[in-house]
Amino acid sequence: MKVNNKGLFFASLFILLGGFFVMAKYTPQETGQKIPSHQEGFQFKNVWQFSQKSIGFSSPNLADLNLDGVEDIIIGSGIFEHGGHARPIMAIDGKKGTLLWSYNAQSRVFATPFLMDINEDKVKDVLIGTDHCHKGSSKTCPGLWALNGKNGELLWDLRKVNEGFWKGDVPGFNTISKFGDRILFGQSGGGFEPRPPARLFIAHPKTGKILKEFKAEDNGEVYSIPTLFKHNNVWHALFGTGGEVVKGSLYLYDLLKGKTLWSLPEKKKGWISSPLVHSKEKFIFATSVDSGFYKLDFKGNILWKQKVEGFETYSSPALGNFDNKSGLDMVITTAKGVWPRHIEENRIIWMNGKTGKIIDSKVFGLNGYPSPLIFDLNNDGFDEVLVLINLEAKYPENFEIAGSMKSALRIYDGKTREVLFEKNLNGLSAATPIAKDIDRNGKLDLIVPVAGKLLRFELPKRTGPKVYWGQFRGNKGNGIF
Ligand SMILES: [Ca+2]
Ligand SMILES: [Ca+2]
Ligand SMILES: [Ca+2]
Ligand SMILES: [Ca+2]
Repeated sequence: MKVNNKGLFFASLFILLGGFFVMAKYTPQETGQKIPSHQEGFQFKNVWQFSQKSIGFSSPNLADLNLDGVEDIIIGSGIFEHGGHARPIMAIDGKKGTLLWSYNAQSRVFATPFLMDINEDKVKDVLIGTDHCHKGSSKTCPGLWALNGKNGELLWDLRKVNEGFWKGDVPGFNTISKFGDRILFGQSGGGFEPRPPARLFIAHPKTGKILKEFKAEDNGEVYSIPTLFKHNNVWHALFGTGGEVVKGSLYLYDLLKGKTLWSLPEKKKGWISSPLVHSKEKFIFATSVDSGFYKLDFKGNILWKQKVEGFETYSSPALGNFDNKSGLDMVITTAKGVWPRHIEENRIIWMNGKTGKIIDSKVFGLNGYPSPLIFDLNNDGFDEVLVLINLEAKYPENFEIAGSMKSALRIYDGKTREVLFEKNLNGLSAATPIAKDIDRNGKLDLIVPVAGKLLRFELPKRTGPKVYWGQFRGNKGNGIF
C-alpha cells in the first residue's frame, strides 16, 4: 500500500516537486522516535548499486527482460529540470545491477514505466512518457514511446503515429493504464498560465494510435493517475482533478458511455495522488491534497471521511491489517504545512478501515513523497509498512546536491507500529521503491531508487514474507487491491 505525486505520482506526483525544498535539518531524536537496537533477521544486505545522476523521480517497475529468471528493473530519470543532462529511460539487470539498455528521453521522466508485450515476443515492452518541455536540451517534448523490452529500440512514437491529428505541445504525460485491449493515459494540463485543461487519451497499445480523447467535466488539470476497474461489466476510470493550489474533484468516469457517473469536490485544493480500489469488497479509498481521506462505495457514497487539518497529502494510500480487529485498514503518509514548504514534519497515519478512526500516527522526517509499501515480514498477521524518508531538506537550485542528501529506508512493525528496521541512505528520496523476491530464492528483495542511484537489498534469511502492496500503486501497478 502506498503514496505518490505530480505524477508520481508520485511517480507522477513528482512533476509538482520542483520547488518544495527549503533549507532545514531533521534530527531524529527530536521526534521521540525510537531507533531499534535489535534488528536481527531484518538486516537487509546490499546486493548491488547502479549509479546514474538523473535517477530519482520515476518509480521503477519490474520484468525479466533478458529471460534469466531474475526480474530486471525499468526506470525513468530526470531529476534535472534544466541543462544538458542525460535523462535516459533505463533497463537494469536485476541479477548484476548492470545496464541492459537505455533510451534518451531528452525531457524529464516522472512517470512509472508501464509494461506489456506489444510485439508478441514474450518479453514485456516499455511504454512511458515525459514531462513538459524545459529549457536546455529538450527539443521535442513531451514524448511518449513504446520501447522494445529486449533492447530498448523504438516500437512507436506517439507523436509520429498521430501526426497531423494530435498536437501535444504543453504538459507532460502521466503513467499509462490498461483496460481490455486499450490503454489510457493523461496529459496533465496546468503547469502554464492560462492553465489548459488536462486531456485524457484512449489509445491502441500495439500501434500508439489515439482512438478517443476526453477532458474532465470541470476542465481541470489532472496529475492523479487514473485507476481503471471493471464493475457490472463496464470499465470505469477513477481519477482526480486539481493540484496543489487549484481545487478539483474526484471523478468516476464510464469509459464505454464516455460520461461522468459522479464527482466529489474538494473546496480548496485538488486531488493529486492516485486513488485505490478494492475490487472484491467494492470500495474506494482516495486522498485529497487538503488531507481529506475518503472511503467511498462505487456509487460515490461516503462511507467515512477523515480530515487532518494543516496537512497536505500527495502520496497514494495503502491497505493492510494494523490493529487486532478484522477487516482491512488504511495507511497514508502526509506532510504538515503548505506546498512548497513541507518542512515541519511528515506523518504516517494508520486508520481503522471500518470507521476511519486513527489507530496511530508517527512523525517520520521531511518532505517524504514516496508511497508506502505493505508486507508481513515476520509472519505475525500484522502488516509492516516501508517508507523512504528524507532526513534533510534543501532547495537544490539545480539538484546537483540531491545525490548526497541524507535519507533513510524505514520499516514500521505492523503490530506495535514501532520502527522494526532502518537503514541510512544517501540521496534525496522522491520515488517509491519495490518489495519483491525478484530472484525467487525465498529472500525478499528491495529495489530502492534515490537521487543518483538505484539499490538492491536482500534479506539474508528465507522468511517467506507476504507482500500485499509491493510497488507504486500495488503489486500489479494498477491501483487495485
Ligand atoms: Ca533478468
Ligand atoms: Ca515484447
Ligand atoms: Ca508483521
Ligand atoms: Ca531474493
